[in-house]
Amino acid sequence: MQLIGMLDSPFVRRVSISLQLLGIPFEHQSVSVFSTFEQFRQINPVVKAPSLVCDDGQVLMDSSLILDYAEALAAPRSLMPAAIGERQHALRVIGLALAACEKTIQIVYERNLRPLEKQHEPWVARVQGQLFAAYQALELELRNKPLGVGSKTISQAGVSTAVAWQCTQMMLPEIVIAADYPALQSYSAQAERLAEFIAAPPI
Ligand SMILES: N[C@@H](CCC(=O)N[C@@H](CS)C(=O)NCC(=O)O)C(=O)O
Repeated sequence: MQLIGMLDSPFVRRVSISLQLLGIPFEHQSVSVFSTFEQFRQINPVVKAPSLVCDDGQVLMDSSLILDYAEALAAPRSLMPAAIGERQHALRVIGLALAACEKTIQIVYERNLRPLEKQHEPWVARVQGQLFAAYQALELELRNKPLGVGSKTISQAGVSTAVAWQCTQMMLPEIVIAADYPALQSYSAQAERLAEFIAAPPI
């Protein structure tokens, strides 16, 4: 099984860390959707990172769908709680973390891919507001109900939260101020010390 995509993408990184935590062997190919677009297109013509080339050659895309497949492969091992209340909480946290990732990437694309004169400030302001909303809610969730942060206790909610925070802090530290989100900052620092996170450096 091959995971395709750069680890500076939070979507690729959450899959890499999750596959390790689930005990699923895989090879990682660091192919970029930008600098090596053609090479990516040969693997997946849709050019979406992450892509997963399964052992039978089928290509999956979208981190959550790849993780759905990985969870089925790894069963009964799982990063998702089975009890409905816990599951609901995990899905809420994951949704917030993924929204934060998406809004971070949208701002990065607007700033880096569009020429300055074509950048649309009302759109950036809208996305920034959504990004703040996602992190404010995530910070509250983390304070109200702390997440496990050991190799044996971290859940998909924890992986996605930590990966999202690291990505935003790497890409937009001047917009999302770390000191305003102490619970997220502390959780991320602990998660980044896990072997599975260290083995997936966001570069
Ligand atoms: N919802 C998707 C988002 C994936 C995504 O947007 N990946 C970016 C890289 S961070 C990408 O493929 N960009 C290239 C493009 O969309 O053309 C997921 O969870 O995998």
